[in-house]
Amino acid sequence: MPFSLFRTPIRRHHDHGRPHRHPHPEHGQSEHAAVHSRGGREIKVVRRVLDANDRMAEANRRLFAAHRIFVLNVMSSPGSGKTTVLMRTLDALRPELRCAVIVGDICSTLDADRLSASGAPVVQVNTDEFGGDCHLAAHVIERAAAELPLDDLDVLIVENVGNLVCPAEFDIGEDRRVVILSTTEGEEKPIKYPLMFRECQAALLNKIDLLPYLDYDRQLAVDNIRQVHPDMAIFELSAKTGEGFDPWLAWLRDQIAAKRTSSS
Ligand SMILES: Nc1nc2c(ncn2[C@@H]2O[C@H](COP(=O)(O)OP(=O)(O)OP(=O)(O)O)[C@@H](O)[C@H]2O)c(=O)[nH]1
Ligand SMILES: [Mg+2]
Repeated sequence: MPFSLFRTPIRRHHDHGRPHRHPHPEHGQSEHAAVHSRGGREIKVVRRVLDANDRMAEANRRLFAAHRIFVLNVMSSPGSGKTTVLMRTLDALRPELRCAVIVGDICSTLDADRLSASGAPVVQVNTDEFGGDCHLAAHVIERAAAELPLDDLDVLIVENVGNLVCPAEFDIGEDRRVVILSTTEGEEKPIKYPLMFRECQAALLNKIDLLPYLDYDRQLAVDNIRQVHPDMAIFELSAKTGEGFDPWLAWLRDQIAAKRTSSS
């Protein structure tokens, strides 16, 4: 299945002052201190750029609602298993639901190659020529969505750039956000990167097939997620074997049905 590729005309947000939706764990404090110490004008500038992404995200949300498309934003560290989880998820959802994928990477079309094997239309976004943005912003999704047959879709899945920090800060107009945490990353990541776990409605604990070989405490991982997001939906699964996929797929189908019922 062929896929589309385009490169985003955007720079790193650290270079051009694109703001964070929420104070950044690493530099939120200093950004705030600098803003306050220099008075009100800088606060206005930061708010204006922040508003621009949020306005674009709202425009995306209206566009997708008009087409009755459910949008899922999938985020994680590099290598947690986003593409592998999505390949199995697409196989389960199609052909009952018409799906498409936008996949973000700094460079290469490797993930688009894998995902397009599902038969779903795929748009690969590369951010390398413009500084290697570490996330997908709302205006990038708008451009990528223009490549897709929106009238013929029920579900749009966005595989965000592999990064446990920045993607959580950018609303792209999605309906639901999911974070994947794999067993090889350790149980403490929700505590160290809480914004991602606060901003998502579900967490997939992937690679449980590796548990016999790891010093990994499943209950501690769940407890750490609950500490930062008590109501989070949590699914333990393996994208390699398919174990644990049924509850995840049932949750996802419920979210899709709820959205499509409310916008009909
Ligand atoms: N054992 C095991 N390996 C897995 C599982 N899921 C994914 N992998 C492997 O983990 C590696 C990374 O998986 P990907 O799906 O490419 O991860 P990703 O999150 O899409 O990576 P980026 O797009 O680079 O951020 C690959 O070698 C997969 O085969 C799993 O459930 N169990
Ligand atoms: Mg991937």
